Amino acid sequence: MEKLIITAAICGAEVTKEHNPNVPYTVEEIAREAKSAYDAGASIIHLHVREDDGTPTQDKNRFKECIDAIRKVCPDVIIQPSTGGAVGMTDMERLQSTEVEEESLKHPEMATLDCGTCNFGGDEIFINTDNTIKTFGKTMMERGVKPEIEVFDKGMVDIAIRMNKKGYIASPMHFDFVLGVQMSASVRDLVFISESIPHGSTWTVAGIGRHEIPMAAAAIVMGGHVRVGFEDNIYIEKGVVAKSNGELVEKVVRIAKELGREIATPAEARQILGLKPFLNK
Ligand code: KMH
Ligand code: ZN
Repeated sequence: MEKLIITAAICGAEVTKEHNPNVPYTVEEIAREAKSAYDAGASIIHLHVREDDGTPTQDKNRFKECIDAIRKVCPDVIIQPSTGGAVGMTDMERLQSTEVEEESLKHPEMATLDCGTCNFGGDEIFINTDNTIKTFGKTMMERGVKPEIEVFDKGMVDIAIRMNKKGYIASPMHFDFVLGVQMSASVRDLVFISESIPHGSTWTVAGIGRHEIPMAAAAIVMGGHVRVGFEDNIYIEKGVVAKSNGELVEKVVRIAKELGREIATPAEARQILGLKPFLNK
């Protein structure tokens, strides 16, 4: 079986310090959390950024500051900025995160591409129209950014397949199944959705809340990959908040080791995902 790629979604846009005081807002806190996850075995950092007061932002300069700070402490990690941002942001606001340049990268290696509209609790709707998806897909293709296709239900897999056929998303596609927001998060759901993607695609699963670790364990056995982190879940066990994102990654590493699945380094993750080797100057 392929080595296991662990993505750490260290911050998110919705979770706050009121939920868990260790949720990072400042540049320093974001770098600290990225390092804790990287040291524990994460090869990808899924990145949202905040203002110092916790307000979510897609500001290009803030992304640049955070990416530079992460790069100092995690020299070869894959940084995957969110283009989802927070509910209510405009498309152009959201796409700014794909513009950020690093010393050795013209654009980020990866970014998220949300392939459909879904309910986000209460009256919140996370809007991704067909035109949004086309614009984001085309822009990422032009910038050489590999999309991680975020799907919250099986219909979004079908949208991604249609966009792929129309030339807005390149093959092989890489999917993240976000289970427990709109679609439920059972092993049956994971088997169904992972068998619905084109042959040759790769996938990871982000189980939300109490579903995080059970979905991770299922993915480890099934040959998929795993995403954990404060964006999706703040607890290390029932009622106990995690001290760091690294603590959540460590838990996945322990389970993977027990189940005989080795952990991918960032270089190995790049190979599995078809990214270019990373030459950090
Ligand atoms: N915060 C959500 C509205 C992504 O990163 O692409 C969107 C989200 C998905 O988190
Ligand atoms: Zn996200």
